[in-house]
Amino acid sequence: MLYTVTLNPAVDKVIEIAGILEREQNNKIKKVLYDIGGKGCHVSTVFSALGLPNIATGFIGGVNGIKLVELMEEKNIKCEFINVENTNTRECTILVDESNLGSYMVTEAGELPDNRSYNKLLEKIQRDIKKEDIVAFSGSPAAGFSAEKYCEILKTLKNTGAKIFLDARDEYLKEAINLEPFFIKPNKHEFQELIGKKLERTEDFIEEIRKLNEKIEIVAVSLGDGGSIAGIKGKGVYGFIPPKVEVLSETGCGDIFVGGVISQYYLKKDIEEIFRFATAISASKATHFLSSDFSLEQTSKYLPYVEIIKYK
Ligand code: TA6
Repeated sequence: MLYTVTLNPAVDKVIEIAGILEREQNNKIKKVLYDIGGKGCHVSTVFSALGLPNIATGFIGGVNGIKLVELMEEKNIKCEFINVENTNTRECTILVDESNLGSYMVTEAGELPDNRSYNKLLEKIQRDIKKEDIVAFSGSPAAGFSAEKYCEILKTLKNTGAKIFLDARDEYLKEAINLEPFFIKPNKHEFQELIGKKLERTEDFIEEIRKLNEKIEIVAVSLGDGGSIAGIKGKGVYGFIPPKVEVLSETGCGDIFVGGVISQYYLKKDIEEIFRFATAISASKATHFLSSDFSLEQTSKYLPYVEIIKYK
């Protein structure tokens, strides 16, 4: 079974702005739509789009939690979230103007789960997740959630024997590395934060990825529209460059990329196929307005145009 664990999911309020967003101007709204938000939840959308059975869990609450589950169930995602009393799942605002230069993301901090809910998630993981399962543990927890509690969840996931695909940042990523997840996907900035070094040249990224591959099977550093550099233990380091597309909103691209990697890994594709697909589906997401929208048909068209570089 494929699982996603999102500690601090969101309902994304996606607002289309007429023209280019400007300070001190009355920027007019063209449309407002609500979508699935939260990194692990987006990963789930890829599994369901491919018809792969999957379960989404994590913490939700209130009317926004109900709305999020509705949005996810519309995409055939099986939701088994822990409902946290007296909280409301956060709302993230995504502003998309007509610049084709990308979106503005404004995120609420989210509310902390109480200890009862926290323990219920640990119990669920211990009870349900098996060693043959694959788990995406994605996104930041609510502000103030301790790195210790975060690592306790990760340790509990590790103890099931399942393969952990991690998408984290800041102190959570730093702590998580010591638990040696199977996969990590920091962006360029998060990767440099993690290793505590400013990196300029591609060669420098490759060298640091190789070092991390001693502990982490797959290290993929996302570079925005520059694609990604991925090191696979024992197989070397590759560059994956997407075709040029007309960007509407890059919000969600990294999450959909992770969903692409996991889904193809689950389908036992080889490394180049895995990352070719992940790069193509992420590029498709960029051409869509909503945070979790992409097209498998468009993805197939993009596949041959993904450039792959095998670094020495
Ligand atoms: O990656 C996109 C996204 O999941 C948006 O949908 C929005 O919900 C935001 O990121 C949440 O990011 P955070 O790092 O706060 O979990």
